[in-house]
Amino acid sequence: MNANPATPLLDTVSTPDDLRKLKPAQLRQLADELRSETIATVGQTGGHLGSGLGVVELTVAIHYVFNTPDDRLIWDVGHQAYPHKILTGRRDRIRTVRQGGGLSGFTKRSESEYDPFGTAHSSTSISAALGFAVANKLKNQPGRGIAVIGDGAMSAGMAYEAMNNARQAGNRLVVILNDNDMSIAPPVGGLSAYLAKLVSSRPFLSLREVARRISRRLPEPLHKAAKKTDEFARGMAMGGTLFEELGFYYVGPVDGHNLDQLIPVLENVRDAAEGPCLIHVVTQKGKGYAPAENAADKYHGVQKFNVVTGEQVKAPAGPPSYTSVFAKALIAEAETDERICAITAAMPSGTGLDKFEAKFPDRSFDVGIAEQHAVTFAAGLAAQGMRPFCAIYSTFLQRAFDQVVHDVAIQNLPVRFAIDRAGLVGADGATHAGSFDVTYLATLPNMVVMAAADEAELVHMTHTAAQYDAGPIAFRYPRGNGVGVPLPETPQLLEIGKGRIVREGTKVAILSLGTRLAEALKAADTLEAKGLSTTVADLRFAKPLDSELIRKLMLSHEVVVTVEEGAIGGLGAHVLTMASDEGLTDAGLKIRTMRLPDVFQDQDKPEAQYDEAGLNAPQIVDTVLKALRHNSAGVEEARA
Ligand SMILES: Cc1ncc(C[n+]2csc(CCOP(=O)(O)OP(=O)(O)O)c2C)c(N)n1
Repeated sequence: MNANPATPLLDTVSTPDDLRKLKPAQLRQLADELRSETIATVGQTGGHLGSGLGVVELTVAIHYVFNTPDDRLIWDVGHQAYPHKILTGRRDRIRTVRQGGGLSGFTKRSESEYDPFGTAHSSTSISAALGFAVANKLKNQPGRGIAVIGDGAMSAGMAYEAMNNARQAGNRLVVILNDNDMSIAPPVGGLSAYLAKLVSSRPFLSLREVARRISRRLPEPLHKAAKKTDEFARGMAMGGTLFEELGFYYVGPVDGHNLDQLIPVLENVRDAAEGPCLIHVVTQKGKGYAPAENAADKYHGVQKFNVVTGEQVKAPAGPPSYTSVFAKALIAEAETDERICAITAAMPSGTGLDKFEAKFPDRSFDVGIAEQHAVTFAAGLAAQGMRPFCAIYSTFLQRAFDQVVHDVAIQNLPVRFAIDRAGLVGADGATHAGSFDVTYLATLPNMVVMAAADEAELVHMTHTAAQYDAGPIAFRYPRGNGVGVPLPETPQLLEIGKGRIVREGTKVAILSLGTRLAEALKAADTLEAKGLSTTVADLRFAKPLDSELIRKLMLSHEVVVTVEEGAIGGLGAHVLTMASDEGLTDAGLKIRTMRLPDVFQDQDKPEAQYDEAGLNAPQIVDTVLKALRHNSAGVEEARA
């Protein structure tokens, strides 16, 4: 027992080893303190809250019962891992979560031995846990793979691909299905209905029931004894879940907030399971914090907030977000065109499609966390004459790359990709950065790739995509607010593959793609003040390139700099390829490409991330000046 009741138990627990010294009767108090600490932390930092609050007891119970870190615990998505971080040696840094230089908002291998696997994109945990389990088996060393996966994450195909192979791990694989009947939005589809049916058709497992059900896996004599009881027979009759068909031993449902149930269930599975086990734990998102419990999104992701009232700090009023501009523009298109439909993969509010859904429920599809399906579903819709908009964050579209290539691009189907969160995204860090879409899309034959320089351009691009039936077309735009330009009353139909000159000069040409345009214009001001007449072009299209415009600028300027919010292989690579193919560099033209660096950048404020990436105005100026100081042999004159 805690020697001094005034000392919070949490102060005595800095790692799971400390936790395991506590008596079961102390765990309730510890969980309560852990919950308060989580709320106080997110109140100060903002971030993911509801999911973490739902797994406080589960976090305590798993670390209490299992031998972490040797038992490899993997939190699917990892957004619910703040309580886990607090209990695994990171309490002193937890208030730096999601800040520059601070802890990640997800699990991360470099952060702690208790994070054996980095997560953030959903539904990877069972595959990874299986890998750990099988590796330990092959190496003949102890250690399980434990995956904690939400019912939302369970909607993704990858989870089933992993379960389909679970037998390979024997009893070293434990899957804990954390069923809170919520994704970010309410969960969708048949699986969600199935889980609800499972929960409502069975009472929570009692202690005796758990022991009996597990006893089925016990050695023969015990098993026989247990089999005699009527209740056991009833337990058998209730079997046959989807998970059992896939080869799991299903245990559940279990009340995920009741430590008196949770601990013995986990102990039984730890000690007695003979094959892969799936424990179906029922929890409540936002549990124990009224403002979260009562919120429609259960406080999935929040701004900093007042812990007493739950009131979140409001972002200062500013221009509308790109997301909301897109949603409004798409609704306007759909009002006059019944072929337009919209698809989201579990991100209705994040993509703005909740607004579309409110207007056009029949033409709006939330497919769950299923980006691959979303893309091929859109391909089918397009092939049948609809005009589908697939609104997916840049980072999550990565998961559907083969579908984009094989189902959409090769068949030249007019699927519209609305790519939100393009470029660096701030607090979510490297796993969520939209760095690669131009690279992976503009390399594909048939694909048209646009990037909006501001919110008015986004309206034009939404309209252009709606009208374009010749093949697939993508347009990208960043997280956050627009730059404050007026929105057009009537959108323009952009000519495919044509950019625009925003500012005319004679010596330096900056070719911008996307929202670095504002920085390019600032840089042009500075260069102009130094007597360097500067052209700024907004290329609009990474594919097809406006080769006519680019050629003209290359032939009439001394330095050409490309600027983009994407990784190597994007606009700069395409421009350089064109220039060298056409021999435009032969006469000594100086070309520089500015793009994201070849590293995975950690979380920070977006401006700071772009500064680190070298893509702000002063760095554009530096690049130009440096290029001008080079003679044609590439030797820096200043150094000579
Ligand atoms: C591949 C992918 N698509 C979308 C997301 C965005 N996302 C983060 S959490 C989440 C909901 C997860 O729901 P669930 O697994 O039930 O966990 P809960 O938050 O309810 O605890 C979604 C859609 C993601 N992380 N990864």
